[in-house]
Amino acid sequence: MASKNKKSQVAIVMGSDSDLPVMQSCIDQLKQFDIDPIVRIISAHRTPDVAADFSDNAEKNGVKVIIAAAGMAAHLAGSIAARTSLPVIGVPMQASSGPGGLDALLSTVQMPPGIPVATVAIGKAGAKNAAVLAVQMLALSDEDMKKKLNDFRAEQTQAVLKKDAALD
Ligand code: RP5
Repeated sequence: MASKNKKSQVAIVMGSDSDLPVMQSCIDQLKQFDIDPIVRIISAHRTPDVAADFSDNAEKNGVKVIIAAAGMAAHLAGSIAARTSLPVIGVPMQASSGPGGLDALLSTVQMPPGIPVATVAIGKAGAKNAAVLAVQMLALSDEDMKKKLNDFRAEQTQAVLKKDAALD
């Protein structure tokens, strides 16, 4: 089924297919929690009507959290947040040229009071954290997801303890 018509509680939107290699980390992390997200390429600037339609209909389509990734003048997350009261997590992308993603970080994070975008770090670390943050939001009202989240965190802790012990 095309992702356009798919149903999921999590939607990932990115400004360009050039963002996909980084956002694959987000998709993979969500899949570890058995979440198969809607994935779309939608641009605030190049396809503004599609962006508006997506934002206006996301909630009634069953989406609970939107993850929006964009680089350069990264207006995607903010423009989606302006049209829906669903939580929007913004992932700043590093474009092939420019100031290493700082442009996108500031464009994403500097929202006017009243219309927040929960902004994560630039690039792959942020992409993974966007997935985990979305899971944390879903886990507020989903016991099964809460258990998966607790297991994930416990495994992460064990992995670090094991690395520490291996140094002895
Ligand atoms: C943004 O501009 C995209 O999110 C991407 O990060 C950046 C460059 O886009 P392309 O020129 O690679 O399509 O809209």
